[in-house]
Amino acid sequence: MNDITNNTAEIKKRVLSAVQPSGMLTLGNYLGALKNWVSMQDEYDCFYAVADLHAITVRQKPADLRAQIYSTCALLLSVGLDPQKSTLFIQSHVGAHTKLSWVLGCYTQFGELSRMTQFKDKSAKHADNINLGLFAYPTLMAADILLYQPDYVPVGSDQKQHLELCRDIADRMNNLYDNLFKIPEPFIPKIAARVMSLQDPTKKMSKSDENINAWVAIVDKPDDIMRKFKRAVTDSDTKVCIGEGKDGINNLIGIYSAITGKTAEQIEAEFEGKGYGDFKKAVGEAVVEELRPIRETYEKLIKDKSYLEEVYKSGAQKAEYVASRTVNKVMKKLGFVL
Ligand code: AQP
Repeated sequence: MNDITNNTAEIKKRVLSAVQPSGMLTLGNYLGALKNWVSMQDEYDCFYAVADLHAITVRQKPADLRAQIYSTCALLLSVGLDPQKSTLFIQSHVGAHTKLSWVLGCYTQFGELSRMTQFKDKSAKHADNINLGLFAYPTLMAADILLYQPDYVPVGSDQKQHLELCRDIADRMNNLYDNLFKIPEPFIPKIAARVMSLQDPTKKMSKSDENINAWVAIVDKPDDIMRKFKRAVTDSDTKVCIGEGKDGINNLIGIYSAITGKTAEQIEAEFEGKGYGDFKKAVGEAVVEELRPIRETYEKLIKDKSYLEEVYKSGAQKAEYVASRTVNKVMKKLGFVL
C-alpha cells in the first residue's frame, strides 16, 4: 500500500494521542490536549483516536455512548484537525488494539497495574463497578500507542504514569523479543495547561464530573460559560495573583494564560487593583470567544453524519494498515502461527 501515511512517515516523526468519548469534551481536554494536537499536525505524522473502548470502563448508556462518539469525532474536526493531514479514527474500528492489549497484559504485572493512580481514583469513585477493564486500562492504552510506533505521545500530566508503564512494557518485551517497539517519548507542549475543576480546584476538570458547574464543555453556550466562571470557587483573599492556598485563582490564571498567551506576571499586572469578580468575568469572556468558532463549526458538522462517517472510515483504513503490521510482527516473534 503506497499511501500518504507511508510517505509522510518517512519524513516526519510520528505522534499518537487519543481522547475518550466518555462525555462532552471539556475546556480541560481542549487546553490540555486538542489545541496542541492541532498545532502539531503540520510538523508531525499524527494519529489521533477516539478511544471508545476505554469509555466503557465506567458504565455508559448505549444511546449516550453513540452520541458521544459522534460528537467527539465532530469536535476533533471543529477544533481544526484536518483529515487530509492527520489520521483521525475510532479505536474500536481497528481490531489490533484489543489483540495487542491482550498480549501486553500477559507481560504486565498485577503490582504495576495496582499502583496506577487513575485505577485507585476511579475504583474509589465507582466502588460498585471495579471491573477488569478499569484495572487493565493501561495495557489497552499501551497497545493504542505501541501499535503505531510513534516517536512522541502528547499527554497531560494526569496520563504520565500510564505512559511510563507503556514504556516499561515495551522495553521489557524488546529485551525478550528483540526490537518489537519504538519506545515513545512523552511530548510536553510549550503551552500545557492542567485545567482544574471550577468547583473543587484541587481536582482536575473532568467530563464525567456529576457537578455540571465544575466543568465547561467545549460546546457550552456563552451564557452557561459565563455563569460557570462567575460561580467558580476561589478564596477569601482579593488579590489576583498566583499563590499557595489560592487553587481557584491559580486555575483561572492558568486558563486565561493558555488562551491569551499572557504570562502570570502580565495577568497579575492587568488585574492590579481589580477584584475577583472582574477577573472571573474576563476569564469567562476570553473562554467564550476562544470556543465560539469551534461551537459554530460543531453545530454544522454534528448534523452531517455522512461526512463524519467518511472521515472516520478513511482514518480507520490508514490506522489499520500501520497497526496490523505491528501486531503481526509481534505475534510472529512471540511464536504464533500466522
Ligand atoms: N482537566 C484537564 N486538564 C488538562 N488536560 C486534560 N485532559 C483531560 N482533562 C484535562 C487531557 O485530555 C486528553 C484526553 O483525555 P481523556 O478524555 O481521554 O481522559 P481523561 O484524562 O480521563 O479525561 P476526563 O475528562 O477526566 O475523562 P473522564 O471524566 O471520562 O475520566 C489527555 O491527554 C488528558 O491528559
